[in-house]
Amino acid sequence: MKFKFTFLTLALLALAGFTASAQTDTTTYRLVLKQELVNKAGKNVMGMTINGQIPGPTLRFNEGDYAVIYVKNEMDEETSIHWHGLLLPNFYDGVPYLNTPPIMPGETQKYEYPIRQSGTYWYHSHTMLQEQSGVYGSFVIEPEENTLDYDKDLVMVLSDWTNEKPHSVLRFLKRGTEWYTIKKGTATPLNQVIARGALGAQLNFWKQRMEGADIADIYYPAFLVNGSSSQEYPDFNPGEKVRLRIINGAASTSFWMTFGGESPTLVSADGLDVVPVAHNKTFIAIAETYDFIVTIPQNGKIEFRATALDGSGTASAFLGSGEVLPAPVVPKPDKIAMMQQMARMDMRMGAPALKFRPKKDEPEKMMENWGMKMDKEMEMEGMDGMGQSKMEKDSKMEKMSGMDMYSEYNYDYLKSPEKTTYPKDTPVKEILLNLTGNMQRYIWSMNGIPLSETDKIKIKESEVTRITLNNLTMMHHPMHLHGHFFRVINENGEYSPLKHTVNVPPMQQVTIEFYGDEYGDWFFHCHILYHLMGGMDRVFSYDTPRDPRLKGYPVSKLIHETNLYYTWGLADVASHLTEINLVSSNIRNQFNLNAEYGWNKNMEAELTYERYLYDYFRVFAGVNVENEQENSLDEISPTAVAGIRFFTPYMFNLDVRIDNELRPQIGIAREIMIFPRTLVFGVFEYQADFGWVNDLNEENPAGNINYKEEITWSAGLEYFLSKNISLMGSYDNRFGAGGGLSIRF
Ligand SMILES: [Cu+2]
Repeated sequence: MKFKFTFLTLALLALAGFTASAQTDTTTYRLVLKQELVNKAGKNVMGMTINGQIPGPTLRFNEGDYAVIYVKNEMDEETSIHWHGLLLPNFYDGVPYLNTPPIMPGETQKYEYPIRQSGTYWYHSHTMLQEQSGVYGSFVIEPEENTLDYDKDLVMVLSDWTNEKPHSVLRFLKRGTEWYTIKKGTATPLNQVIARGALGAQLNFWKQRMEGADIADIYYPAFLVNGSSSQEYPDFNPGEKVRLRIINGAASTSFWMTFGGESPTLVSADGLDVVPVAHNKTFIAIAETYDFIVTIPQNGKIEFRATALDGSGTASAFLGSGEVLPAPVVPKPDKIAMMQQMARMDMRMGAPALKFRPKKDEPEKMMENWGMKMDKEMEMEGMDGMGQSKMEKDSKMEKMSGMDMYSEYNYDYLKSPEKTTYPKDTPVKEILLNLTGNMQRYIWSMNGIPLSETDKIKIKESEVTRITLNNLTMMHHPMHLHGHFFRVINENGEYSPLKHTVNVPPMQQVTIEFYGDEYGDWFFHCHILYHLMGGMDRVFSYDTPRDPRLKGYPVSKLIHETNLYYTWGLADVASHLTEINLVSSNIRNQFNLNAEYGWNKNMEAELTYERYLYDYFRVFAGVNVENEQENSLDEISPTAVAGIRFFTPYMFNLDVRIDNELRPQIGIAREIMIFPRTLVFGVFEYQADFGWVNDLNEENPAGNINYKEEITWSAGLEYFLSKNISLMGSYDNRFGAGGGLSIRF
């Protein structure tokens, strides 16, 4: 697999037109990507392998090498490989359509670049959701001069595995059901909220259109270390020092890492050395890498454990032999307690993921209006005087402790061995990026603007770009910048560490800065694969000419991939009615088809197109068809309808409309999970006819009516049996009472 070229072969290659400099060694690898049946979580499913394995092989280099890597695509779809954390020529960064042409089926792409750094890195596909299917592997570079004391090293690639097709995972997230949280046991139904005395906090969340404190979105049947949920490494001998090179290659899972036995020594982060520190429980965000040195004990084997952030699963590796020295157990986070704590803090949640006017970028205003009210907190601090009552002090303390909730995620334990500051007189450009998202619609953005609605962010050479990342969502976002290392400003000041990926905890702020010494366009995005695909991305551009080799590969293709239409449906088959509901939706536009038919010969069908002006407000127009006379299909009348739909505080769906006979109608709908797996739902519609178009007395010549009204309502229960099937029972004032199945497809 690996060929170490001698000077002679190199000279021969040079004769053949090979352009590497003669002083450097060339290290060559060949990677072949294939679709294959794999079994990672108890089921044979189609995965994507590199050289027949998941994760792909470890590519090892020496600092100063010249890397040549051939990537062959034997799959039936296009692909790409991005070299994560590497400093390399822009053209070889591997983001298709932005830096590098995609690798079409059957094609081989050659990547070549000098290795200018050392440490632990990784590579992965940057095409759609392929990384979730297995296209990732490790990339290790030995330094020219080794400064660390250890005997052996071991690469450990962490990942998450789903038996579903990644595309259908994303489609499922877009449709917004509770199934994944039910399956993971992280749902917080109302009965549990009430039992814990957290109804007030829940109402506070609902008021801000939030369901609860989300931690992770997706259900995974397995978490993996080097491709398996449990690994044994018995060949290490007692007393040996092992450098663990840990890479989080998961698509959407951050982990807590814990180690059995003595606390290990953390020696590097994101490939670069840090001041060594004994550190056991350590957070690893998606796409980060950490190196630890452990000493194999005289008796027993060390357990290394990665616990998914939401506590939904673990993966372990055991080093050495003998009795297990278990890793400390990380308790499952208490979502209800988190919600209570957050509700006590003075902050505004639910910042929209979409702006009414996306062309008008107003990040400061957004930061002022949403999120933690830091300034008020500071003012209170300033006023701290004699007159303050105990109660006021207590409530302040509580707020402050709430803010500490995420302190365990700060990077203060990372200290660079050298100063990382830039020369004092370097000009600084400040950029504020609020991280925004909408859980219900699964849209992710920055400053309320997804990738598809924004322009490139201009970066200047020889300038420091300082970015404040202000997270206005309930989720952690591991933000990654291609082709650069940035300083993550922490309590170590001038010795703040350099990283390529930084985690921004919920409702928190992190400041990073980097020096502009590159050219071309570089991707900056959240490394949760499903957020990347949901629009939480930017292109940083040095505004230099585009590489001519990218002709025919427009960047619009990459941008379009973050604004695709996703389509889903729901069918109710019950004793009193059948109903079908189809939705097709991208970021701004949605088509809905709904048809209900009662066995008592009542029916209603409606087709509408709607446009989201921002997250909570849409305008729509369409056609509605229903039977005119009760219990008879003899007279079926179509009407044109137009109106607005509004997602209100406390999470009601409001529908206000008028039809072509100028009959206004108002509708309201809501569903709540009351018990585990059980939802209660209700819909109420009121239509008035003031006879503005039709003479209401026509049918009733003797009468003298001014208006007619029509009330439609239904209410019921849904019980989740599986991902795609629920039991349902409802009463509908048109169709009567009954029960049956709801089928999601
Ligand atoms: Cu994210």
